[in-house]
Amino acid sequence: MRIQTVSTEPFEGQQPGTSGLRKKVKVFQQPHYLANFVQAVFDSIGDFAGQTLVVGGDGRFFNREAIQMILKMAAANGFGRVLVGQGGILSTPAASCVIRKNKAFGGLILSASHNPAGPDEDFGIKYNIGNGGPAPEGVTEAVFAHTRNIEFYNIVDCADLDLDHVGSFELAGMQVEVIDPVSDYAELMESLFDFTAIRALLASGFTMKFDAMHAVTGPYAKAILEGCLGAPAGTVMNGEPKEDFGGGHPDPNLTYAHDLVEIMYGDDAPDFGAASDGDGDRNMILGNHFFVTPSDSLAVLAANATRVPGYAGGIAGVARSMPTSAAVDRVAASLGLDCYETPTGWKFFGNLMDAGRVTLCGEESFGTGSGHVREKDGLWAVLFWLNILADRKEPVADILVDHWKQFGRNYYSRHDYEGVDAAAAAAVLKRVRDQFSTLPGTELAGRMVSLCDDFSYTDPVDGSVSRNQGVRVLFEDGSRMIFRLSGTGTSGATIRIYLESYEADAGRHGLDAQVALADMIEAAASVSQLQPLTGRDKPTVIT
Ligand code: VG1
Ligand code: CO
Repeated sequence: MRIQTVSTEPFEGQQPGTSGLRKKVKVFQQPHYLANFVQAVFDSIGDFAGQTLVVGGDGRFFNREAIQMILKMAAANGFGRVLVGQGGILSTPAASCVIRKNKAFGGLILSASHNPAGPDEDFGIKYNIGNGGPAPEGVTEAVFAHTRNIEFYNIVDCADLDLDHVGSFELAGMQVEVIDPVSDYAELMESLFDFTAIRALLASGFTMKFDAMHAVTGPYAKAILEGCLGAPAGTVMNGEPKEDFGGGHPDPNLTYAHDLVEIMYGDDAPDFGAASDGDGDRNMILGNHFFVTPSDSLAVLAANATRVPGYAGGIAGVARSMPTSAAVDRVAASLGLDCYETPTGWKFFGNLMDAGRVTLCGEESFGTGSGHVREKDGLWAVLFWLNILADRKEPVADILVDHWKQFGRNYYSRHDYEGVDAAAAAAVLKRVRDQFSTLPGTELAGRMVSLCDDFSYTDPVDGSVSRNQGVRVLFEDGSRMIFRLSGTGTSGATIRIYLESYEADAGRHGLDAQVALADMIEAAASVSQLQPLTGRDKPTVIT
């Protein structure tokens, strides 16, 4: 076996976005493209000689090829050991769990999350640090800088490795351990939740469906829900992971998780429904004919956390991304907990969790998690809900109605305009920015505008500053209108408009969010001039 030093040239645009480098598979398939990025990561993360690297992905098309290359490069660059999921599989939260449990130096996760998969679709790669969480901006910027100067990468010249059988072997002095992708994660879940109570709930006639959307959570959900917890076979639907995710778009929301939505809004709907995304870090929670917004879900978990064994001693604090609704802020205030507001992307929660300042975190984009790992965690959120349901023995809808009665309701919706021309998208944000000094003090949607700004975040732990994280129009009554460009797309630009309005009056908690927010939606259109600037008259996706 020979270690080769391959000469190469930089590629344009290898800049990690909200969650790693995401591009079309065809881009990644160009000779040297992936190798350049991996070498740039290795050149940016310090001294890992003899240390452990965790590698795994969501099983999408090109996962296997990518992992072969990464293992050969890890050996050539001096890692002592690689832990890789069997068949190259690790969900994002499971990868985080394995990194932490094995005190690995870091990990490489292959995923483009909920983006479609297949030869003409998306692929992605990101580096996670030793705490199990996404690399902070300092690291991703260093990686990007290295991709622009790269001249060589190191790789072992050998045949492909057998990653389909659990076991271990040596590769040019590096130990390769092929591990069961589920067991460490399942064990962690069992340590947090009352499996006995959930088992009893599932045996009591309570019914549920989990939609794995042909993506990575299939094996995890089957092992945990149907295996450990005794849910009937068939509880997990679309549970066979496929390289193209069955041609679908594994984004757990009301638009894309249509199989599940049909069941949950049909005759004889089960009591509980949930779905997860391509890489297993997102979740959608549904009751019988009832949708729980991710922002509300975070608030309910926070308010009920002490019912769950892993959080019975209380939670340290909570954090949410800026565009996420302030529902959890109200719970935090009533419990006397600190509540942090971070930019979009899970990497901003890591320092807060490491410093013990927060236990629960969430994003409006169907992401919820806690300090048990350093990624958002789809199945964890489902188990958290099941544990609460086992304890409260009430329907999901009643729990929400009750929650709103106590805390008020934050009506909330996100409107996405996908595949917009990049210049037009920039013009929309600029249009809002241009009114920063004129809007405050005026009335919009029947509310007084109090402040407009570009959201900027100073990490309270390390003092790092992240600017331009979303254009905000804030109102005196706590309502908000936020404009942001996506950092995870692979073609054109996606404009996200986040709308929020608070309603204290329980007599007005039963409205459809689009109806309750109708005046805000209209005001956002007029402030941004989105329609004339982009030619779009309605969003591609509403969540
Ligand atoms: C989106 C979401 C963000 C999430 C990110 C990664 O980012 O809005 O909340 O953290 O995806 O999620 P953006 O920049 O497109 O708005 V995942 O499940 O793709 O790892
Ligand atoms: Co994801």
